[in-house]
Amino acid sequence: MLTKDYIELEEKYGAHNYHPLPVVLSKGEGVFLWDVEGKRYYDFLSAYSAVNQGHCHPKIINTMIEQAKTLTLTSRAFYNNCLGSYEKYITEYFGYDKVLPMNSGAEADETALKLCRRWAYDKKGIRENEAKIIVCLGNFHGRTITVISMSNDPDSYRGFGPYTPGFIKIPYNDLTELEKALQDPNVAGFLVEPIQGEAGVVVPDEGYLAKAYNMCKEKNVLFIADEVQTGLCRTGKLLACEHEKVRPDIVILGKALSGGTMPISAVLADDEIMLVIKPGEHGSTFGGNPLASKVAVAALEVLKEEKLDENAEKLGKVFREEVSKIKSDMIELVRGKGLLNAIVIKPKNGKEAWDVCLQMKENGLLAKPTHQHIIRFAPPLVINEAQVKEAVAIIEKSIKEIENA
Ligand code: IF1
Repeated sequence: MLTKDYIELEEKYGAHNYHPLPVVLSKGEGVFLWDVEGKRYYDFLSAYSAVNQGHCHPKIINTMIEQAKTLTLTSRAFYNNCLGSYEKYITEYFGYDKVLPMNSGAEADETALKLCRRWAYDKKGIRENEAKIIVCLGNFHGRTITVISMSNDPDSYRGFGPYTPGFIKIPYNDLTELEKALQDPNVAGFLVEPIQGEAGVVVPDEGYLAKAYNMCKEKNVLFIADEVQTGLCRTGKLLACEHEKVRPDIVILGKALSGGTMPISAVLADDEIMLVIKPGEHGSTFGGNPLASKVAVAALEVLKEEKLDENAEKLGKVFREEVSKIKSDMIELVRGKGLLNAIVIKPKNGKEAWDVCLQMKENGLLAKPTHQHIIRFAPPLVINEAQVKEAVAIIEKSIKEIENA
């Protein structure tokens, strides 16, 4: 079968909830992907930052194989011999009292919202069903009905109402608006992405996170960081909040927590918050399963052993420096932190970001636009300097070919 055959299968038998780039991948290793015709690509999306450790990292895969042959799932109706040591490992790794293990990022965001509301009623003394949570315009926290109720992107929420109430939407990176919203005594939490990924890698002003955190503390409001995409070394620190020395009250993790092998997410918090949920009040069939517990430990060990935060910091600078040398009026700007970057493309001769991505695909690099004119570039954090430079050369070649088409 060739590329078109695989695409036809998905077209005929699969829901049409995505519009993928026309490439069919069959193998991944480190920073590279291969398609069904044997062509090799640089992966500059990393499954939206889920393969920070590189595709099929041997340590993670071997751990997965061993545990998969032993015990994969017990449900939480019983104890197992993997979860407790994982919980100890991850809470010490990030410096929190407790972890609540879930599966997808959206589930972890939902879990954080439930913790925040329950904390509001049991600890802050807000009247039942009156809790409000502040969120930012341009956010992306997942695709469940409550999560899209926080969204202001019609592609995320249109036609899925009615929506979950209790959210106050304010502009991102705007402390004046946050100050105003915090005047409401029923506000229980502020949920924020340290960098807005889907919005197009929007990096807030220096000091925004720290000032926002302090403003929340003054009002006894929980600062909740969605680090599903920015966490796990992606921006050059273990958590993006560390750039501003902010320790969130609740941390939401996902994606690379499994090294891109299976859905693993987690919510971290201290006892005062975490223990408001009592036995039997929250969970999921697969949350904290033995396989995920072992895989997550291996995925976190790789981040430390290979110093992927330092690599992301160093090579992110190289990427942005090299891209800013490209002479092209199609490149409006490059922005980002660590190895979470984006280029804003100015359309030219009817060609736009999508066309640049198609051309880069032809030249051996995979990336995808977000919001029409922005291309996100997020390679696995195991990339080396020579590969970053080769990738930028492909970006430059592709843009030149598009300009002169
Ligand atoms: C898709 C976007 C990125 C996330 C943050 C929670 C979640 C995500 C900050 C939910 C998930 C994914 C979802 C995926 C594409 C991708 C994405 F384009 F949708 F917005 F990365 F920017 N918080 N992001 O980025 O985690 O439930 O997916 O495990 O839905 O197409 P999930």
